[in-house]
Amino acid sequence: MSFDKDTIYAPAAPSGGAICVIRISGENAHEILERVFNCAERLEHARLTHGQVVKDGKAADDVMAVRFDAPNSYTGEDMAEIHSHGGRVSVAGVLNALSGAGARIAQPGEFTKRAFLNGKMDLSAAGAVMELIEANSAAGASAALRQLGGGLFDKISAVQGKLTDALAIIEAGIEYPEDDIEADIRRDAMPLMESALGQISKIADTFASGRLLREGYNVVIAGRPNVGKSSLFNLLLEKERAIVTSAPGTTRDTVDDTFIINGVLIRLMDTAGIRKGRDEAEHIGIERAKTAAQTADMTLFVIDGSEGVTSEDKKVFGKLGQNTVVIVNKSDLPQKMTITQIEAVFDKKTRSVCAISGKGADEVLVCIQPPEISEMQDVVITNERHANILAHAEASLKSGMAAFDTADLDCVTIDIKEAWDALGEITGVTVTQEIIDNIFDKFCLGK
Ligand SMILES: Nc1nc2c(ncn2[C@@H]2O[C@H](COP(=O)(O)OP(=O)(O)OP(=O)(O)O)[C@@H](O)[C@H]2O)c(=O)[nH]1
Ligand SMILES: [Mg+2]
Repeated sequence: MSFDKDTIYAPAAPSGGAICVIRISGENAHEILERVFNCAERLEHARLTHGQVVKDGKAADDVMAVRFDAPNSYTGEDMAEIHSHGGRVSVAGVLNALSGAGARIAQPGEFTKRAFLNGKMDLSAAGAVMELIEANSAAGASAALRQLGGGLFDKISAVQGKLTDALAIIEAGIEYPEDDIEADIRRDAMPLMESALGQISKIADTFASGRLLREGYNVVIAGRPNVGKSSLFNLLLEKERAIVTSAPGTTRDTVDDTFIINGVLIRLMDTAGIRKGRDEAEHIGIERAKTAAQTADMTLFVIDGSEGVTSEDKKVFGKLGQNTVVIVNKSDLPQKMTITQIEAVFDKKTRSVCAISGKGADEVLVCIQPPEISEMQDVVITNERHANILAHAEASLKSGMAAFDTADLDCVTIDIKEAWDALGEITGVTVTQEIIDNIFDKFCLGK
């Protein structure tokens, strides 16, 4: 696959930090560095050297620079890095010098794209680079790291290996149609296909935890107006995020924010108190609250302990999903019912809290238990494109297995090949230029 040979450069971090790393990659990376760096003669592979970037005889910045010799670099090409000061003027001066020396600014993702095209990493690893940059929890980052380490590539390649073996068996049989060996072929190829299918399904099933890693565990706070939902929301987030007033119907729209429990991202959502809406905006807000509660991973259903369980509470409870914990708020006020009595009404885990003082907050947090994502779960699919490809491969393989009964062997091989090609779109073996561009376009500049 061909791609342009320009020498590219880009800052690898937004300016504003103490140091900014500017990367350069391409055939002329070393010459271009030599043109702008005044101590070029001291440069060695992978060794930082102190000097100055000079443009038109004037020092643009005092920097550290380093050279990487192909193929021992991130992109596999000759590369260089300039570690300039992070201020806007310093960075602009260095970028300006590089552009004057004949390099062009990189497109988003272009460094990683070159790394993929030069065989430095497979496509699933390249995708993992982006997920690692975007990861907003420790668990998300470690899943991306495992993918970067080639975990997914190895698994998919193993499945492809089985499909190749099955194809070889069938194609050998097709060459000798006069011998009646169809039953033998089936006996030998079918277990390979079954095993491949099992492995594909197993990888595909990890997408559920993958979604958890990317989007977080959705926890919705729901209940009738004025029970203290927004107060609880602010308490759990430890900041005054939602407006709290003594008037029922204060929260009109959903408000969400995130925090982390045990390395997993929790997306907490405050919602409008559920009642008969007084006006159109409140009505819409209430509909949003209901939808959020139904699609949430779990719901914290808040009631006001000083009022006990009201008929409105029961109506709201009827609209919630299965995974609900009852939070009895305002425990500082005289309570109308005991926790045991309330637990008996809803038949759900029930906890008492005072959203104003924070008493009981820890017990509420303990109830928020995202499913465990084991550090050892070696590969987790976090990417919707991968999930779709696996579904496609699964369907093709199933159709191939069915074709053993109803059609000739040619149909079986077509389906196996289709499954193989689909899987190659994950590793990058069979991917088209369009797909590649699409994937790397989503990267940030400098990666
Ligand atoms: N005494 C007491 N008052 C509380 C407690 N939690 C909240 N409140 C008060 O209850 C009132 C309503 O609180 P919010 O947090 O706005 O209630 P909400 O459920 O979000 O109300 P809506 O947004 O209208 O649905 C406010 O006056 C809070 O100060 C509590 O634990 N104890
Ligand atoms: Mg509110």
